[in-house]
Amino acid sequence: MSAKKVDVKALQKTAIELRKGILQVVNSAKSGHPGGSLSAVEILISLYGYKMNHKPEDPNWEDRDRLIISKGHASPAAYVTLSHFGYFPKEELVTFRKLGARLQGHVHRKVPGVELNTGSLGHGLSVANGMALGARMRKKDFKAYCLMGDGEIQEGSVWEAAMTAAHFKLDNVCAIVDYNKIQENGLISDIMGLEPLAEKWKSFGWEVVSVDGHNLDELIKALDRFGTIKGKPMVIIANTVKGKGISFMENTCKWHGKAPNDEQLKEALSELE
Ligand SMILES: Cc1ncc(C[n+]2csc(CCOP(=O)(O)OP(=O)(O)O)c2C)c(N)n1
Ligand SMILES: [Mg+2]
Repeated sequence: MSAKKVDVKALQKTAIELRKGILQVVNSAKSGHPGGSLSAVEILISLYGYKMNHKPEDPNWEDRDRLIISKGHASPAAYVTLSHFGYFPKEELVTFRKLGARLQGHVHRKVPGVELNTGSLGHGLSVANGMALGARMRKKDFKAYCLMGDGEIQEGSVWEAAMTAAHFKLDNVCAIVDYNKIQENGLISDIMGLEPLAEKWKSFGWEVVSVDGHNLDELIKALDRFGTIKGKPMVIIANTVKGKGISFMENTCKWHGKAPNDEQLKEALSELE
């Protein structure tokens, strides 16, 4: 049972639309990062479409929940999601990665709804901690969410931030790991394994929930648990598939930072019908 009313079927349809949008923007820019964008779609939808308190018409509303998209290369996913939920017109998406446009290749605060410039991996969780401490000092109820990649959490700075959040008992921080098992050039397990990942976070003092990161019901349930846990931060380990939804992009690093050409786009879109 979810705390708020939610139409999961409608959100699943949204996921298809957002996947199409991701493919289209990287195709039109002839560059960008589809793999880690496609893996994060349901995570972003569960936040913007369900959990977070936010006002797209007033992106700087001071009581809004904050989401740091720390894996800043997933800008195609971020931008199609933000435009879908009303932060800026969808027509602007064609300017992705164009000279002078605000929709640059890594997420940037000039884009309404973006909280932090990211791209250099490993910094988001520290900033989320700062926002959460700020909320506590100002007696505000807003929450700070932070979306990170699994390759990203190989960065030592993430674990310093993990210690910090536990030390300060930041139960208003929720980290989400897009655990697609693949980084830029290969498998996480070959390059710098993370297992046992849940135990690592637990030992750092975090509440840990593992979910299928493409299952909106599971994501929603996990997000609803956040807020009920007092005195410690929470991490959602979202098991995902890099390139999710497109057969030839799934489970490979080949589409980490590569755009489909027109023919590949057509094929990819046909799989989403
Ligand atoms: C500090 C830093 N080092 C290296 C890079 C280059 N880089 C961009 S994306 C990426 C792979 C990240 O892997 P992961 O976090 O698993 O992302 P995802 O699979 O979600 O796309 C790397 C190494 C970077 N952006 N920042
Ligand atoms: Mg990854």
